[in-house]
Amino acid sequence: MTRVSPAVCVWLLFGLQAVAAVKAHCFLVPPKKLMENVDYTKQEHVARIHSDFDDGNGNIVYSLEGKGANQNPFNVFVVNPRSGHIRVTKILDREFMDSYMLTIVTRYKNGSLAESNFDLRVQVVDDNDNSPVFQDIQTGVVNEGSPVGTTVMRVIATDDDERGNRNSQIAYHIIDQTPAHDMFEMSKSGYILVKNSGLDREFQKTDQYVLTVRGQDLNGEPGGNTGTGTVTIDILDVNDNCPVLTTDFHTMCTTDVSVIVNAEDKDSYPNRPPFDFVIIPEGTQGKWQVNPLNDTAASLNAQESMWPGFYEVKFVVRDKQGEACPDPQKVTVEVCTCVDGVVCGKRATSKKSEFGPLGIGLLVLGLLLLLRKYDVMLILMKWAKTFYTFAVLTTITRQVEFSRSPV
Ligand SMILES: [Ca+2]
Ligand SMILES: [Ca+2]
Ligand SMILES: [Ca+2]
Ligand SMILES: [Ca+2]
Repeated sequence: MTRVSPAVCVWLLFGLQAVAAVKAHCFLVPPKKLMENVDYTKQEHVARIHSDFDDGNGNIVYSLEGKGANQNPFNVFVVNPRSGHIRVTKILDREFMDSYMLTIVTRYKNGSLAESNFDLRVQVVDDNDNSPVFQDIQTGVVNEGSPVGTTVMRVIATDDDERGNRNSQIAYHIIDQTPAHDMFEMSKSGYILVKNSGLDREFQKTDQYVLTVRGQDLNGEPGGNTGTGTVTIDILDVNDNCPVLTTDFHTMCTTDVSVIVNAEDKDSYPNRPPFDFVIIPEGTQGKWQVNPLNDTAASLNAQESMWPGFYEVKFVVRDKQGEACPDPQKVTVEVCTCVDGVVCGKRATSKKSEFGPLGIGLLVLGLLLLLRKYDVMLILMKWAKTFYTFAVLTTITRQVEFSRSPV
């Protein structure tokens, strides 16, 4: 303690034990410590002051000044003017006010100062009466495919208990992840790290994880207070998907000149369409040209009359970033005659389908059946049946021949 005055002393006594007495006026007074949340109001005094000039007959009047005495908050501490007993009138709350600087005034009855004023600091000792609090939802971002151990973010919670005290020292951990892929882990100090290298925005079909985290004071030791918070982690897209054709087979009537090819890319913008279709001449069968239709589709146009058969066409399809699959995209185009809805799949019903010999034969036969009541037409019907049979045989022969051509 530092000596500040050689004069007569005022004594400050903590409790009833003489060994706790301090010559307050003569020395700087150590702070008086009172615990928050402890009820001292029933105690006769938490400290006593006594002047060497006090004759015990009431010649000295003691008083307190300062915040917590004669200033807001008023009368938290009061002193008996004659005995010098200092009492506390309320249960203290450190988070409301962590210390009180009280000025002790010693006067004679006539109002003149008996001693110089001196200060008594009352320090409110922290009790662990606050829980960790997570403020707003905290958001982090991380690239898909990030390696294990990548730091995503640090989560922060607050605890109103005393800074630097275990009462406000928070240990963190994750208590729930949605989707439940167990992709992240959390250090005790609140850092969220990638736990699983399989972070794949497209494969897992999610671009955001929602984590419920818990903070526990006392550095996570048993008995601590807890609080929970919500953290969102956005998964940033990486261009890890290349455009692929949506189908590897098309049909086209010999009377058509084009088919439409479509591609898709599971990445998000700008790692996806618009696509650039380029034909690879090597290995492509037939003469084709590709022209863009929209962001994801292109028209594959035949550049010559196509014989019925199967044609393999190879493409490079690039996304907006110019990325393409390592292997060419292949599509097989079946070119065929489209006769009366027969052969060549759905496109056989195209308006451009050929109205061939088989169709002509059926039309003639139908007309003649309508006229069968006329005997004179019977001869013509026989002729028509013969023509129809010939037409069918001709068509079947052409189909067999076409199926042996180019591919
Ligand atoms: Ca606390
Ligand atoms: Ca506290
Ligand atoms: Ca991606
Ligand atoms: Ca892509």
